[in-house]
Amino acid sequence: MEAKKAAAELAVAEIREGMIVGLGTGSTAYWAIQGLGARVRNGLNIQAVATSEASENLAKELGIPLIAFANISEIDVTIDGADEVDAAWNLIKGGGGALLREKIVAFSSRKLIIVVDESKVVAQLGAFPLPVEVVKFGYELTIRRLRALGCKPEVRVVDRQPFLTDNGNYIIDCNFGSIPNPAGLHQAINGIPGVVETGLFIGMASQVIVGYKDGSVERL
Ligand code: ABF
Repeated sequence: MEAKKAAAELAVAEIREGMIVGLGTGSTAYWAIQGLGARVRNGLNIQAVATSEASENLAKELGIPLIAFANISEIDVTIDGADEVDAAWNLIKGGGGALLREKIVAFSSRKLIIVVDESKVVAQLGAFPLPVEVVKFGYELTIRRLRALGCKPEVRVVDRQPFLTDNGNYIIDCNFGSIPNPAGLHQAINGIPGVVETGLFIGMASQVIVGYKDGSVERL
């Protein structure tokens, strides 16, 4: 917990008066939202958009003002977590099931700050099964196409039911073991009809902050 909190707090320190801030999802982003809530209570004036219903609810509880997407054209800074980060700052995201909203928000963010603990930093992506969001229609066929790309795909199940994203889709966790060419794989998966989005975030991170067990932090 200390590692995630420390990384999140360093990211929150970068938020300035008047910014539009993207709120990530997951246990590290949770600490960032808590930190922003504290700064808002101390008078910081920001507006936020959230990448999940869970983060939106947390922001509301903490009194962080939310703004509708219709009223913005760009987000100044988004702070979000990740499941894996490689040396080129390519990411696997989506372990929390919010990858599509996270990618929509990240894509329109001037700056994407990724906050992780040391366990997420890897030499090569792929030990963490890659989450892929797919529509329900024909998902059995979509899974076959994913398997043909060399992975072991599994429909994510929670409480013995297929997990449904905030968008009403399924998540297929694709175990590749290793992903030597993340950009190529992202393109190949997104070329399969039925796939909504992959959890590969290629070249999107502007900054990576890593927290360590002893509470220290490092910017990669
Ligand atoms: C989100 O939360 C996801 O993209 C990622 O799957 C997950 C990271 O989880 P945590 O911060 O809880 O380890 O950011």
